[in-house]
Amino acid sequence: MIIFVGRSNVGKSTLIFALTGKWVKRGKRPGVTRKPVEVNWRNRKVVDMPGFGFMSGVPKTKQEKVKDEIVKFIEENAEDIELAVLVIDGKAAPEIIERWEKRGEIPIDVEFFEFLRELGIPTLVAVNKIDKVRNLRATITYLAEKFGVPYSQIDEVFVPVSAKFGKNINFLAKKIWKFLEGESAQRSSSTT
Ligand SMILES: Nc1nc2c(ncn2[C@@H]2O[C@H](COP(=O)(O)OP(=O)(O)OP(=O)(O)O)[C@@H](O)[C@H]2O)c(=O)[nH]1
Ligand SMILES: [Mg+2]
Repeated sequence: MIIFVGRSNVGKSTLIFALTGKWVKRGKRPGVTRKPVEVNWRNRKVVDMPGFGFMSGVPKTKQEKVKDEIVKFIEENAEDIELAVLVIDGKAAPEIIERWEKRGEIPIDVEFFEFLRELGIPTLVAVNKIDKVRNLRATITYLAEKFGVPYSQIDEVFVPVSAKFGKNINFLAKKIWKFLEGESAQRSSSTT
């Protein structure tokens, strides 16, 4: 199982559609995907998760509930989750992270990245909407620092894409499959 997680409106569903060609509901406002949605991609399950954080027309208590449900889903399925793709909006994320830190709070994306790591779930960070990003390299370096990813591992962890304009989608797909194949090879060799 591969899960796609991230804040609302970052383009998780659009990215899944671009990668798999499978129809999933997408939309202009945050809060489109409300429950985990499964599609098949080759021989794997791909799960489109609801977004956490702000949702259009949804009260704050309900937003918190959705976040709790996401956490619960991940904890309950941790054994089956081979890979998580944390999707972030390359344009908005640095501004949001800055704002949360100024308030003395841990940014939600950083918190989720750490949460996945604590559960031992390998995670790729898809930096989406790069069509709107001016200085991509600087953005990714900034994010790596905030996520605690060492400089030498940046290219392993962060994958810039534009789901809407189909940029770097094949590159991300290859990266995902290379990882999954490496994992299953490792698993079979460790049992023999
Ligand atoms: N400019 C730009 N817009 C994008 C890109 N990817 C997605 N979008 C837009 O972002 C909006 C949200 O897309 P969704 O795929 O529904 O986002 P989501 O993360 O699934 O949102 P929730 O289900 O609400 O959590 C849509 O208007 C998309 O067209 C991108 O690469 N560039
Ligand atoms: Mg969605």
